[in-house]
Amino acid sequence: MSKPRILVARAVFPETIARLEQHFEVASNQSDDSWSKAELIAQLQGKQGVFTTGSERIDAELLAACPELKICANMAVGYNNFDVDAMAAHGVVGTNAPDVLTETTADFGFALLMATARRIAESEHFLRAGHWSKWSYDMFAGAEIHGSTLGIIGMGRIGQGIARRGAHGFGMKVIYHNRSRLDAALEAECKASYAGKEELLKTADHVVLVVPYSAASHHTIGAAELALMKPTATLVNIARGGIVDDAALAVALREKRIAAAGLDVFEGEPKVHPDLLTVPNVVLTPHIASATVPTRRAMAELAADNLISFLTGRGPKTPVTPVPAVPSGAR
Ligand code: 8YV
Repeated sequence: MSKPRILVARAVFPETIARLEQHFEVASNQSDDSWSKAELIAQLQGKQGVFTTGSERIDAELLAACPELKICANMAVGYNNFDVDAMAAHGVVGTNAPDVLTETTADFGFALLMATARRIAESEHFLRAGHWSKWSYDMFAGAEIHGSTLGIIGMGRIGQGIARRGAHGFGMKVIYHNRSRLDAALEAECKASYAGKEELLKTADHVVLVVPYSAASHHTIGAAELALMKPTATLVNIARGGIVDDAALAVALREKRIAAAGLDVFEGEPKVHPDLLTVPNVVLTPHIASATVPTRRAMAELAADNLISFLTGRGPKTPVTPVPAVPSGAR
């Protein structure tokens, strides 16, 4: 029996390709070329599965042009690159890569918060530029972390990880806002209490965004929300581009309406709003919150597990779409 055919749409670990080759005829993009949508569609012809990252948009147009496609396995926990309704309508399964990146991403969220509040990047640029001539009492004086109030918007697994770090490690008072409240035991474990969005924005010293992107969460933070925040507050976005109105944020930073921001994700990335590149009080990183070698390996392995399990008839491991009753790979 011939092996199913799959496409790995971006460069990944050679070990992941080797593992997939044990089960499939694999076409891969190890040179990591940036494909247009038409090129991706052309590459997908005759393929039953695709290994994607958060960058490849799977929508109705692509699905209609790739009738043999049965599964899209994302090497990411977020899956806003999937049009889930269109996939369900075409009977195509989508999977994500949850859990394996939770603690690593929470570590990074905390690192970005610390770098932002304590002005680490800004002061490093100053030093490298040769501007450091003497110590002074207020040089790069930032905001306190320990004992301050941490506000988390989006209290899923990663948000909870950040809450634990803040409450248990730094004695922070943690408040959170989420679509639904955590149960009492989880709130107690995270030492976190629920707050309305407005209350959170008004009282938090540091606001961290970990909410998934959807039409409903677009511009969760815009000019009106920034205006509610304390002028001494920091804002950290490790969620998705589009959760923050980046143009409004650049204005708020320039006018010191909030003290500083740390951003790992951007509207229209890898492009970055030009005004964010010129304000000093922002720390910018290129979407690396999950980027440790062990975690990226685990994410790749889970995406591969999903392809292998589904296309060998055992069903997807971590589906985010409805799963057809009879897995197509088993037919
Ligand atoms: C990924 C992420 O690195 O998992 C996610 O949702 O944002 C990152 O961990 C990125 O999406 C590339 O797949």
